[in-house]
Amino acid sequence: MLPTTSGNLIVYDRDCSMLYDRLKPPSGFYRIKPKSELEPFLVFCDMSDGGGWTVIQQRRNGKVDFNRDWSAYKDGFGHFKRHNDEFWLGNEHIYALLREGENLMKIDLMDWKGERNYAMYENFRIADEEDKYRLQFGMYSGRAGDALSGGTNMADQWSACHNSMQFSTRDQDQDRYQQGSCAQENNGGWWYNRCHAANLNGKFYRGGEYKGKYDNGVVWLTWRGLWYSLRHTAMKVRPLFFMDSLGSGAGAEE
Ligand SMILES: [Ca+2]
Repeated sequence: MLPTTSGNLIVYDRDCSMLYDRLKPPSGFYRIKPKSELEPFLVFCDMSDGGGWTVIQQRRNGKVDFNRDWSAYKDGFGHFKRHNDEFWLGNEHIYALLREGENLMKIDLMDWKGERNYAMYENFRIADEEDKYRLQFGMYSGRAGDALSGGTNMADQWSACHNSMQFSTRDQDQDRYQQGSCAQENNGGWWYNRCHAANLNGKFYRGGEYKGKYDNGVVWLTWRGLWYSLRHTAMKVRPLFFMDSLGSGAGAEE
């Protein structure tokens, strides 16, 4: 933690981009405070890839169970100590982080051969708990395909577009699948539709390809398909117009 001291008051950065601008520290866990009325909380700051990214989700090794209930997804869970720890930052924290200003969400993916890919979304944000943390996002760019919009054809988009969906967990079904619960079938909390083309909080399968009754792996449809579970994922955000000291803005990574 690297708070500024101002008199007797400890001043926290609103997010990792402010911390990066101020001190350029290495990647690691730091306390931030996006809103004055909130208690500061610990986040992983990815200071590589242009710097300034606040990471809201990370999968690395399957050590953390992501099949959790509403209150766990609301508050966050996982470990917040080592670079390879897995976690969900928590919907309340994510809401606080994204509620003001324009931001860019970058989703980093890696398969079991070590190949990497990414997708980016402008103005990724979620509503408050009253609206069940409903998801909104803008323009896509990247190489992994726009799985959050459901995929490439109309049928997939009808069943799996995640934009404007409310959040569901195994104990709170807000999906559009009338016959059952997407969260129960797909093992995670997510903005399920009927059900998904991206399931980054799904079940961690070692080795990639998997079989089963449900496509419940760590899925990004438009890159490796529904029956391939990814090895690494990270969802990270920073202000849309963030520029690091080298002048490389959003999209200049890799
Ligand atoms: Ca349902």
